[in-house]
Amino acid sequence: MIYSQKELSQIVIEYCVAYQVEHVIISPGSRNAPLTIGFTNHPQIKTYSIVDERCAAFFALGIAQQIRKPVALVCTSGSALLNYYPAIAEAFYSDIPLLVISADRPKHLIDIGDGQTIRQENVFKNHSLYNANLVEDEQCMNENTQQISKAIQTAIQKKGPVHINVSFDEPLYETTDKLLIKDVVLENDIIETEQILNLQEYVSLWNSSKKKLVLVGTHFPDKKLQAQLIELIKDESVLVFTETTSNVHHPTFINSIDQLIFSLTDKEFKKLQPDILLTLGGMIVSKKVKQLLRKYRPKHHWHIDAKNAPDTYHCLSHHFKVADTLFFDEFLELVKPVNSDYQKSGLALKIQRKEKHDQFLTLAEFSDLKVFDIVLDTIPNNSLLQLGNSSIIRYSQLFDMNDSLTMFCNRGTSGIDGSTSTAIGASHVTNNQTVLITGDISFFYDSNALWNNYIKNDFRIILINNGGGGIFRFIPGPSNTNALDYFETLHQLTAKQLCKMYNFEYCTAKNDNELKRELKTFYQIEETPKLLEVFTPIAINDVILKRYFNSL
Ligand SMILES: Cc1ncc(C[n+]2csc(CCOP(=O)(O)OP(=O)(O)O)c2C)c(N)n1
Repeated sequence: MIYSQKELSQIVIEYCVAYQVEHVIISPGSRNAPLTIGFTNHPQIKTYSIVDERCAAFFALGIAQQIRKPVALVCTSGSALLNYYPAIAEAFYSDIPLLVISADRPKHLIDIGDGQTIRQENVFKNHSLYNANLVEDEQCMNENTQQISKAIQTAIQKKGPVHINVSFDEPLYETTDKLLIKDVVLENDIIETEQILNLQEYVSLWNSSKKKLVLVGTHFPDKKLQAQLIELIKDESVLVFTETTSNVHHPTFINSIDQLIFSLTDKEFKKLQPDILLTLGGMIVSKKVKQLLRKYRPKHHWHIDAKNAPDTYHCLSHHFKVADTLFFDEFLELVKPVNSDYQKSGLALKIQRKEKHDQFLTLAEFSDLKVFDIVLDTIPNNSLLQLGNSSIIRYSQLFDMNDSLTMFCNRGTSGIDGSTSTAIGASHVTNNQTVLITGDISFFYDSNALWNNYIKNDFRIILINNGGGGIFRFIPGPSNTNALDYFETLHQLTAKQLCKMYNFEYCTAKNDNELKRELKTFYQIEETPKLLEVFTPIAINDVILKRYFNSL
């Protein structure tokens, strides 16, 4: 076995192994050589080499999103680690465990004119759950060890990004066949005790209230939670609102929130205004529901989450600090059905909207909206669907999704900067086919994602190319300025040459028939991954979407 001769590097690696970190994404550099040598030679670690640190970090995020365990990133000193920041922020707000390990120079070499040197300690402190700063000094090895252990435990238990900055002096490339460190001692010193639930007060409010809205944000697929929500909704005073990324399904859930509420007058929404709002899961995509619930606040807003309770609606009244399924285990035992027409009126609206939706789409011209109508029906069962930000995730929310799919989108910070890299990472660790639907600006932004040796042949990209940031034509504001170009950023780029360069099979469609034809064979597994570029008319996409909402 080959080890780096640096004891500090050995400690970092042995602790990662002991805490069962399996995947380590390495970006090239010299200062990180002790870590690169150590990790790549370790039989229990799967290493990956990705040059662009921004892409490497989103790739790691995609893996961690799926396996729900920390994935490690290793890079050199200088600006290299700053390129991790977008993915770190996304991980921070999406509760995804990332272990960021950066190599650094020793303190006396910082800010004295050495190359590739910046102030690295605590550089992610606003968006990381723990920052370890390790120094290569015999006297500090105990403290180093404690910090490493704490960092990894924090990532695992609190599900988020942590940063370990490791300073190494030269020489960096020396190896040994000896493990220099003593036994690794696993500790478990930061387990937070879950809150003991005292539900009585809340249950009596619940049991005496006629309008209760459960709103589920981004959530990893969870069959138990789904079953619990189905149980809860047997009470006709309860409505359940879900989003595409909630990954829970039932015909009595309102799964297209915007479709239901977009055209409601304030007076009509007031009827839907709940007495109790019970929220769970992560970020909510629907801007409209946030606006309306902030305006027509529920009397009580309770949030269930083992970690945080963001006051999204400016009226948070209680945080149940437990995992949602544990909460419902107890809650469902205590609640009683209440006579009410709340659920009935919500579901009646849902049916009306669905009819109008179908009528509109039968006649709709070829456009972004129509592409979704055609594409979503063709995605193979059980696929992992990754959605780009901007209008992509919003369009998807207007459709009934095949409930065998699992769906993800980087909603932590809603960035357009890493959707492709994330999808490639997620695809790498799932047995099912992964399909990414993305807009053109997002796709070209993250085109370095394709500079990656780990893309599976079953990976598929559906690129909806409307020639710019289509969202800026739809949202109120940009079109009323004389600077629309700076929002929309029109372009003539296509993915053709990128596909050639990165060995993707490339096909295109610019109308209904071409799209349907291409989709017939698109998902078949062949020798290379594939990209389907769908060209849609920028001039009418927004018009059609506005007409759609009016028609509802
Ligand atoms: C990193 C980052 N920079 C800027 C933005 C602001 N932004 C939001 S949507 C968007 C345009 C997206 O265009 P595209 O991917 O083509 O999707 P479309 O709106 O056409 O569906 C931009 C620049 C962002 N979300 N993230």
